[in-house]
Amino acid sequence: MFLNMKSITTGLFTTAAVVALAGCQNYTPAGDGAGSFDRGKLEMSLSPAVVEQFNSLDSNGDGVIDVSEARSNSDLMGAFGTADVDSDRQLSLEEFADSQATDNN
Ligand SMILES: [Ca+2]
Ligand SMILES: [Ca+2]
Repeated sequence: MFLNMKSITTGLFTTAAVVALAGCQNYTPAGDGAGSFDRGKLEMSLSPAVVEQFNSLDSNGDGVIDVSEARSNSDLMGAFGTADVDSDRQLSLEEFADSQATDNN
């Protein structure tokens, strides 16, 4: 009984996040190229909450969080240097997700 309730709630939350993503950008799950396919696959493997947070921080919607976008979040700004693994001064979704995953350690 409780397990069923939980899986229904999780399913609704996931659906809502996908709908939110579809609404806020030109999101094509099938994709035309290898890049967008990988991006979709990566998003599927991540927590919807992390993807949603990434998209809200990526205010110009170019798929990366740059320094000026990170400034809106003081925690992220403090962790920016560590999170930016390849030091290109931009956080990809993958770098952002990794930094969130290690945030509580
Ligand atoms: Ca951006
Ligand atoms: Ca980077």
